[in-house]
Amino acid sequence: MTFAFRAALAASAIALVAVPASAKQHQVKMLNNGASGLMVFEPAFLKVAPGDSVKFLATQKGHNAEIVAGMTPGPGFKGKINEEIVVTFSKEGLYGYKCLPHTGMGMVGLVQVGKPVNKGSATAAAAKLPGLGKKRMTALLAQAK
Ligand SMILES: [Cu+2]
Repeated sequence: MTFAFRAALAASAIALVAVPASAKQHQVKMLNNGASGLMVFEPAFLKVAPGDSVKFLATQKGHNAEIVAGMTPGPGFKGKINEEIVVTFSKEGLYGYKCLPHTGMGMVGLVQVGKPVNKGSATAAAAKLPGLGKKRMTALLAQAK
């Protein structure tokens, strides 16, 4: 084994330790009009691994992404209107989020990180959402397994 080859092996071993190789960044669009209706996050349900991140894209204007009170196993997040935010999900569980101006019109979404460990409390919190927001969030929670 040459010295250069050994050095290359050592460097790649260090890179594997420093960067979690499996962490992915997912994308969710904020839309006035999507495949599943008006005022939607797309995709509205996303299953990710702990350590993954989600970028909320201001694809169309006038929306934000923020956690629904009680629908998170850990720290929440709150984006401003038209703000693209990247959220890293390190703690396992369900994260229900909404667009503040359009919650009642059904603009809600759900990220499942690992196992849905907080499904009971998330379901209770979802029941307090208004109008179509409650209906769509209930349907999203049914996909969390
Ligand atoms: Cu909106």
